[in-house]
Amino acid sequence: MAYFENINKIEFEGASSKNPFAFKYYNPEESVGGQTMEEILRFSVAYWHTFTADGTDPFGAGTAIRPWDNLKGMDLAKARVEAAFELFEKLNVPFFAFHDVDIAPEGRTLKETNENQDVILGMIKEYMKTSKTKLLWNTANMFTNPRYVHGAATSPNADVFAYSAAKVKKGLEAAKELGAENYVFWGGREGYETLLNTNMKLEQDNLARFFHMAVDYAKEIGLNVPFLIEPKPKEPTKHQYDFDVATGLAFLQKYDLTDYFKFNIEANHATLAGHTFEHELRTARINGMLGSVDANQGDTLLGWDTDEFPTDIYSNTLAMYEILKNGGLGKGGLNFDAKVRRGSFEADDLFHAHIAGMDAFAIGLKVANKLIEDKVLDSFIEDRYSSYNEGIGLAIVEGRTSFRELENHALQLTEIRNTSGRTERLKAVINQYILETLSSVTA
Ligand code: XLS
Ligand code: NI
Ligand code: NI
Repeated sequence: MAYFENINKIEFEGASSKNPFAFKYYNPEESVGGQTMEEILRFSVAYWHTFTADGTDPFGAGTAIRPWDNLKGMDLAKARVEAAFELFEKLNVPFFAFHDVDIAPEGRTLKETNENQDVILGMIKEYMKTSKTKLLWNTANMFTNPRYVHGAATSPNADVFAYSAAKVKKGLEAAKELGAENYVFWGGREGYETLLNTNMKLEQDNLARFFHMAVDYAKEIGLNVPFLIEPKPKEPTKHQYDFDVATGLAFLQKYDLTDYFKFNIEANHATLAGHTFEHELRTARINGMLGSVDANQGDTLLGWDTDEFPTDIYSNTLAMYEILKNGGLGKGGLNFDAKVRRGSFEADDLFHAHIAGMDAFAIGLKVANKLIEDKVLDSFIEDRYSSYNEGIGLAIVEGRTSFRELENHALQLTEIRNTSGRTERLKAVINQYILETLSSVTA
């Protein structure tokens, strides 16, 4: 049975196409800088936003109209799997991602919950045998159920810590079973509401103990995939321990976890932390810690995680610049951790949204690739730092100098000459590259 009957496979038709159900810029087979778009972009559909969410917000009920609305419980869960693989195939996406609770309902006991998981995992595994769509990552939802009210691995309640361990254990087994590329930890409630009732040191130590046990268990079952921390500064807690990449990196270094973990960077989380998306990507990249990306965008006027589909070409360009500079995403991907707006409640909107995001990232990729090929920023930056290529600068970077010698150098200076940073010029160049790319694909 087809859930999205009126929709055929989405094909690339080019920039002049007026067909809403066609890609205008994303051409999976097109080669950009030596690899196909499909290989570089590694798009992924987020199960929770696309199949589980119904448009509920803090002020109103769900609005989504879905072909599986008449079903409940396990029947609903099964229908969603069928619909999911139909959508993956029609969108031609290589990956998907899910939380345990997205795919199957929780039972009355952990045992029952695991049994429900097993039924649906088995079904997903069957579908994956013939589908080209693979699992980018799975994760355990340790934030929705009331038991996580005070956190999961950072809960003051040791029983909750144990329960959370059981959930991740099951998640790691599922990752192994389905051949996941990564396993994700988003610390939804791993933080605090007020320091007045919080033992921050114990909570962070416990979180590290939890991660080490996860590493040990993965080794035990032969699951050899990157673990990804997904930084977010706030929401739902007032302060989350994995605030941003820099904070997360300090945590991983302190607790000796850098060999096993990298970062899953979400655009909207970056902006909530007061950073740009590209700042978080850059911080991860220069530290060799860029694992994967939750591709979405926030709303600069709103202070929460609006998880919009990433249609902003400018932002996508700067993100792809970092990703290409990283040599790609490796086993990571661009996961659309993005939801259609509450007012976009028809099933067709799920397709419009993904097409919009995929096209906007395809443009970003092309522009970024051209910027790198032409060395536009590279040559400017190289020049800007050229004082470190000779003389005292070279001595500094080679660690061959001292405060005494630097003072001597400074005393001999008669004038210090700086050069312009050329911010506006560089921004104009980016605009020019975006417009040139757009006109070249339309021509
Ligand atoms: C929420 C997070 C979540 C993670 C997976 O803000 O982005 O969706 O990606 O738990
Ligand atoms: Ni996310
Ligand atoms: Ni998020």
